[in-house]
Amino acid sequence: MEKTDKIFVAGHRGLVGSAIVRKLTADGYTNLVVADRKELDLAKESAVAAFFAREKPEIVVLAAAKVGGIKANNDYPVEFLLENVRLQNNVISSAHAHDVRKLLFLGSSCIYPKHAPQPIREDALLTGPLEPTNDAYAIAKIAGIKLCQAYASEYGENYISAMPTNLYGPHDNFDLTSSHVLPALLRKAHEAKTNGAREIVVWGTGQPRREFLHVDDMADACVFLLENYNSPEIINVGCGEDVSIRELVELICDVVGFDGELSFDATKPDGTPRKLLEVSKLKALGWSPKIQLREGIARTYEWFLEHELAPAVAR
Ligand code: GFB
Repeated sequence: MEKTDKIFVAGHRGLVGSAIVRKLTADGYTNLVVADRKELDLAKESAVAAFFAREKPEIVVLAAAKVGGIKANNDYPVEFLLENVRLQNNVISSAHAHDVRKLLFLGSSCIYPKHAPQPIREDALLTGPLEPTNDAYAIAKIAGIKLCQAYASEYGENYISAMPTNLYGPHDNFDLTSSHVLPALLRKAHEAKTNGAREIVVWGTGQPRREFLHVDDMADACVFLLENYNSPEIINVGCGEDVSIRELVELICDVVGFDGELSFDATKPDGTPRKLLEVSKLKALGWSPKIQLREGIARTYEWFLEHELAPAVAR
């Protein structure tokens, strides 16, 4: 990739897209193109085609997606399936129609079978049934991977697909019903501390295990893959270590400074028992993460205090 290549980052306001824009800019890429939702609705085929015809990007990062935590995925499977399939079909097919040189598609660790052997290797894809709480989203992401691979085999396109583990960091969604676990528990711990509450409620049993990667590490990996990886085979992006939800909440409470009780609401779903990615393929290429979980949580908490709470107080 040249520093002057025109790079379209789809989803630049989201957790991952915003981190990729920060990383590309810091690395000296000078020709980024982004579009707000009001300017470009990625779900509209004709609008996406017109955007590509006008802007003619050379590289595309497809970080736009409808995402959410376990409850949102479980409650709105129609939206998670339809919106994701629509927008990824539009962007990937327009990239082909307008001679994009390279495209990076972002998947998710939930594409793998619910009971895949741990840590999960890339070749576990489609070897068993999916976790029901997010199968609609997973099917959409699998369709995106297959479309990229189909363009590679049928037309020789250089479309690559990265599978991130659970991500967190600045610009995450901190809404208690639709967010992922880490931002939700950060908010719960903060509010409990601030309000003098005696306990916080954690969904599920606390036993599931998850692997968490700071989004700045993810962005670093994405740029690394854009610069160094040219295969249609999917590649996992993770840190290689996981924690139980109980361990996660204890760590969050420690960082936030909440020393009350934890109560576990077992009426809420646990989801997949464990989701740890096998990351030797990426490691062998020469990439590894830099941000430890405690440090990443502390940085995210600082961002939360500055950006999520300040506007609410002002209102
Ligand atoms: O992050 P999360 O919503 O999604 O939940 P998944 C992870 C675990 O944390 C589950 C528990 O066992 C939840 O029950 N948990 C505990 C909580 N307290 C809370 C809470 O307050 N909020 C939330 N949200 N969870 C998602 C998929 O699965 O992972 C997506 O639904 C995507 O499709 C994403 O793939 C990476 O890790 O279970």
